[in-house]
Amino acid sequence: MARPVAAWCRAPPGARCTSAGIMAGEFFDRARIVVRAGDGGDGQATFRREKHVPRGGPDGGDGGRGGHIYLEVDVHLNTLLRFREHRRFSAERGGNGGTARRHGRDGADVVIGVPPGTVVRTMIDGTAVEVDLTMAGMRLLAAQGGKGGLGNVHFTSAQQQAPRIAELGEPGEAFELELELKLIADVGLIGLPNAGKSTLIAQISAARPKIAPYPFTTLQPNLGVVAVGDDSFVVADIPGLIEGAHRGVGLGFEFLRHVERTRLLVHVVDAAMPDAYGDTADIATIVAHYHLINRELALYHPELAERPQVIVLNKLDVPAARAHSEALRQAIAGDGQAVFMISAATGEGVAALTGHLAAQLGARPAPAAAPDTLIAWPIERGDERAFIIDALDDGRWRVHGRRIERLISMTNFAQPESLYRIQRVLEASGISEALRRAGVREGDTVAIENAELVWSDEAPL
Ligand SMILES: Nc1nc2c(ncn2[C@@H]2O[C@H](COP(=O)(O)OP(=O)(O)OP(=O)(O)O)[C@@H](O)[C@H]2O)c(=O)[nH]1
Ligand SMILES: [Mg+2]
Repeated sequence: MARPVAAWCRAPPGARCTSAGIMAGEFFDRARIVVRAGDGGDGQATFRREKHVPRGGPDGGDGGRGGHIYLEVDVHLNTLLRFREHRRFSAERGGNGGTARRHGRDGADVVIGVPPGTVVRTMIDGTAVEVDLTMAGMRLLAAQGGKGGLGNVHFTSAQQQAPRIAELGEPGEAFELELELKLIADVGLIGLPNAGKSTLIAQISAARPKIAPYPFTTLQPNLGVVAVGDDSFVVADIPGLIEGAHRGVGLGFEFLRHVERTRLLVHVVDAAMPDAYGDTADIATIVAHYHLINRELALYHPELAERPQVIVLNKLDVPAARAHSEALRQAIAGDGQAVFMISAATGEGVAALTGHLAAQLGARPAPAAAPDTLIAWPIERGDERAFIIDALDDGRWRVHGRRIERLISMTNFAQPESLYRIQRVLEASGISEALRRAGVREGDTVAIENAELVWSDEAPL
């Protein structure tokens, strides 16, 4: 199993990143970004001019589409760190249409790389939506570029041979996105606080988390890349779990979601756990704590309790722990899992453990890449032509409706013919009739999108 190693490296003070690209340190798992797709280019309202054709017909081309914004899984990334610096992304506007029916150029798309396991959330028309970008090959169309405006070639009719009308480009979509990384580590380290999880990740990878002789030292998950021969795998060290963790007691709860997707759990047991007097606790007490953690996992997520576990009895260098380690192993091994006896502090027994983990992971197929999948926001957009009419407190009227709002945003009101077009659409769509029934009067203001129209009872042209 060859796994790409992190492309970034952020070493703690005094440490350096290795050439293997092994990273260390804290890991950033939430970000908020703003994505703004490109507006469409404007349509053109021009007329053909040729030597022998005195009155050429309309030849204004359409505007180009604005650039889309995509979020794409990049397996070389495993943090959201870059979004601390870079929060705003915008794509290019489409080019305007030209003469001689020339189509404007489409705006360039922007593809933003995110690590596998990124959950993306936003609000669309008041509805919360969520997309889970789990594997390589997945690409979300996060913000759609605006359509190009139509050029005047589209507006000829029997009555109108020389239309001086062209649409503006449609505005591109813009959203604020919340990104959350659900870390996809191969191996999750679980156990009571102070069991030695951070000491172990420091021993087997270049990660340098804080280690201290008191519980709840680790406040944020740490990632480490473990190299075994040509293979490597990612280990996540999370804050210790305690009784009630599944209900949110302690710190571990918030981080259990990080181990939800790991393929293997390493359950670190402190074989030198002190009892109330500071002596090494007896075997029954240690075994009871081991079961307690498993119960918490099952209560949090039954599937997590089913996940294969490798048990590690740690702190073998402490004489009292070594003395009862074999009995402890037998008491725990009843469940049929592999049990390793190690000292995370001295490194004793650690190579056998990592070799076993690599072999176990190699034996399991890594999650397959999705064949290039383009994902759209999971939202029912409903009827485009539906509209509603609001009587505002200040005496004005407001019309809401996706189709009509889009048309208004693409209308160049400097062109008188555009105004006639809007009047015709308001009649044909039933909006004018609905306004009349609602009691609109001559001279009233009707707001649609960013435009304010003045109502007239005269028939449209
Ligand atoms: N003697 C000995 N001490 C160890 C060993 N592993 C860890 N320790 C000590 O145990 C204490 C806790 O170690 P950590 O690695 O911080 O434990 P943790 O499981 O990450 O703890 P939390 O982050 O609080 O959940 C520290 O004082 C370590 O030095 C070991 O193999 N032998
Ligand atoms: Mg720790």
